[in-house]
Amino acid sequence: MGIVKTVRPYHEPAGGWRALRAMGTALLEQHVALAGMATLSRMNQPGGFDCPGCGWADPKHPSPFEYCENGGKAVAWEMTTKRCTPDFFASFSVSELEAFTDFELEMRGRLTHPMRYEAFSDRYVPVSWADAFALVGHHLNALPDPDRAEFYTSGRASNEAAFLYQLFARAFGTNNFPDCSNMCHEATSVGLPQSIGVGKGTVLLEDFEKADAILIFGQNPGTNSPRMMTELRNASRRGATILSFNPFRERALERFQAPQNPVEMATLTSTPISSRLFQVKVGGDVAVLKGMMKHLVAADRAAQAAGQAPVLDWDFIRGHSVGIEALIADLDATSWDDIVRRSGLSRDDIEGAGAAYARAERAILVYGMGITQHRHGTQNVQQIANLALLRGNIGREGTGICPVRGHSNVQGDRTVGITEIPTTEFLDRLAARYGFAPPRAHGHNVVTALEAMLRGETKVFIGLGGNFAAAIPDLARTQEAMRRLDLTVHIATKLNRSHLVHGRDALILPCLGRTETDVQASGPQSVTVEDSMSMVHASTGHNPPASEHLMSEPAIIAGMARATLGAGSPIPWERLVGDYALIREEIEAIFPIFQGYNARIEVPGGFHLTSLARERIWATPTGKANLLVCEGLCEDPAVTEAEALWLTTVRSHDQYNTTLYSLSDRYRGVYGQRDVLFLNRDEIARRGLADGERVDITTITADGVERAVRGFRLVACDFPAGSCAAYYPEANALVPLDAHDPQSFTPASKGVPVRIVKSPLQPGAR
Ligand SMILES: Nc1nc2c(c(=O)[nH]1)N[C@H]1C(S)=C(S)[C@@H](COP(=O)(O)OP(=O)(O)OC[C@H]3O[C@@H](n4cnc5c(=O)[nH]c(N)nc54)[C@H](O)[C@@H]3O)O[C@H]1N2
Ligand SMILES: Nc1nc2c(c(=O)[nH]1)N[C@H]1C(S)=C(S)[C@@H](COP(=O)(O)OP(=O)(O)OC[C@H]3O[C@@H](n4cnc5c(=O)[nH]c(N)nc54)[C@H](O)[C@@H]3O)O[C@H]1N2
Ligand SMILES: [Mo]
Repeated sequence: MGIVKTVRPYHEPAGGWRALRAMGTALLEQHVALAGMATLSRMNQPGGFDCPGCGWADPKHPSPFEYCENGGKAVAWEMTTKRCTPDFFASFSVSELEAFTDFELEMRGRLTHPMRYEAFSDRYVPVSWADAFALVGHHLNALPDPDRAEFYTSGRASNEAAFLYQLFARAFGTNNFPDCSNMCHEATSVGLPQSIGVGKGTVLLEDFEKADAILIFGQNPGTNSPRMMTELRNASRRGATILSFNPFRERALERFQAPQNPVEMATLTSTPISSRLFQVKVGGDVAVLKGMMKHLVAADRAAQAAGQAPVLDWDFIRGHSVGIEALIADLDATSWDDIVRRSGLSRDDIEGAGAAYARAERAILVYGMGITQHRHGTQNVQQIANLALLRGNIGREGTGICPVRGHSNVQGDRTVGITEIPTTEFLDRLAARYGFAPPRAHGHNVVTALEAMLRGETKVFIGLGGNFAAAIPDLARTQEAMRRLDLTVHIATKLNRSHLVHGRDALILPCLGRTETDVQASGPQSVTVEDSMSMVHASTGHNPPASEHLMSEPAIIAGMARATLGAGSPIPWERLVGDYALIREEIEAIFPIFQGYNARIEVPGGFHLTSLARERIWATPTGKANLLVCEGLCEDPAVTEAEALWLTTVRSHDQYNTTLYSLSDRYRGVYGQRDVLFLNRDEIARRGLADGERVDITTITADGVERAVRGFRLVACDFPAGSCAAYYPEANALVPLDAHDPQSFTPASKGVPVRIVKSPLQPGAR
């Protein structure tokens, strides 16, 4: 950690030897070098385990090195030989632990024993599993109403754990399922069904081999899904056009050296990735998308007038969609002046992007958090869908829409029932199979759960993985509300901030990780996960568990369920946990798309959950794909301050969400520090500030609540005017809870209006 705080630009390609070295360092730091390499060789291979890193898909014929720098780090972090034991908890009160940085908490290593908070000593002390479960049951059964409890899920949980978890919460009586996906791709889950009838992507990995163009909006693959770089590199090499839309010039979107490629590694050559990188303003994507579509419409009219082939795919539009007239009317009514101002790109650039897209016979449209985490996240998603539909780029080989999911099983968790807005059909099936009356009212998502906590209604919070208290918006206020709960329960592998932001009673329940063997009554178990491309496959850990006291996630859930629901529960918890194949049979019984589940995961690579839109079957109320109009350019009329900057909060290259691997961000040239604000030179100069100076950042809101972070170091960089960036989670205190997409409730963590002033805190900046 003794890294000097510096800022120095990075000029090499992304990937390469530095990526390998970084992975090696991560393994060494966690003291797992040899065992780590052996474990990595089983990652994403048939019979092995699914990388706990990102949700990118596995190829059909994996290379022996089907992992990446950041996947390697994720595994090293789980496999660490460091242990966070009862002795450690005995040496520090929880108040003392609060002074630890998140990084220091994480570096304590794997949790070994179930722990219970003891108020009089202000310490976590060991507790037996039976007593821990009984405490959960006691609190839940004491509630006047099951909706006073929140059941949070982070997207690493397997399908088996997630299914049991939702069954437990619904048998208990609530649909309160705040989920990490509510802060992530919810705009996809809400936006895409309205457009194309399915809330997931339509692309398979093999489509990347056939696409002539790949458009990447607001996603940073070199860091957050590095295995996607293999597809991008191959596409670039065969001459496909790659266009990126991002306020940062992300290094991996410019140039990449493939660590899996012996020739590039030996000769130190690399591959250029993006044909063009468009530095769109933060929040300016609807403008770019409308601009590109406006160009397509104009080019189509010109082509038709000249008797040439049309630019829009009229056969598809007429046969498969509704809404073209309204969409074109909206594009005609949107002026280029407004598009240019809002996007920060020139008309030439946008028309160029539109023309490059139109030249591609087959195109894939990829997107990530830069699109979804806005007040207009749903609209962003739907305008991307429009752009795809206008050229018939859905439901053909080599085409499609590709939302890149975050956590390795976040998509699967939703598929098997983690949702606060369950369908009637699904609830009816639960009722018929288990004979209990599932709650029918919609439950809480992350935002409404936090609102309920702020109102003092919520009493119990249970977290299946994750680091809720650090990942949520409006940290100062929302953490305060969490401290007023009666009980907080965290099923976790490592100590984190959420365990310290605890209720009157609190439990930390340590679980097995993905890489570890999970032995139940019937023998060793596998779990299953679904990736970003809807492939479902098995994951089997082979390492010995970090401690003999750990339980698997399904077993912990079953334990809580039995203690809460009692012997009269119609669900055979113990039998199901004894053999996960039986849980999969239950999943299949409730969700017919899993037909033949246990047999189909025997096939290496697993199976694909059919996506109707891929077959051009549109499960929308109109029975067609809907071209949806979004009014205007999604500006926030309430923000009138001339000096306002739009802040986006992003991940560094060396973190996994709230888990920090180091304080550096190699590709953006920042070392040993994370309290930085990226801003362009003109914006810095215009305010009479200087690169390297410290600023205080305050959110511009009308609700009278002050949200600020102080002493952030300015880092001058190539960034669009009017926009700035800081790291998540350090900047989460700035994101107001009520600043969310009204449709999907996704917090607008990529679009926060802020003002900055020179900070009184000016330590030796360099
Ligand atoms: N190593 C690693 N892998 C991960 C994660 C991790 O933290 N570390 N997290 C996992 C999770 S849960 C998720 S959801 C994914 C996240 O992966 P990404 O979607 O890549 O997430 P971010 O880094 O938050 O932001 C994405 C990009 O959006 C750009 N951006 C910001 N604002 C805007 C905007 O207004 N418009 C446009 N066009 N672009 C914008 C940023 O510059 C950044 O390049 O990765 C997953 N994989
Ligand atoms: N400002 C801002 N806020 C954001 C975002 C942003 O871009 N900007 N991104 C949002 C997004 S996309 C997401 S997905 C959320 C992430 O929110 P979460 O999913 O809640 O957070 P993580 O940091 O991924 O959770 C890390 C913790 O998971 C636990 N863990 C790791 N592996 C396992 C396991 O196998 N089992 C169990 N039970 N626990 C495990 C460890 O204890 C670790 O400390 O944050 C959101 N918040
Ligand atoms: Mo995410």
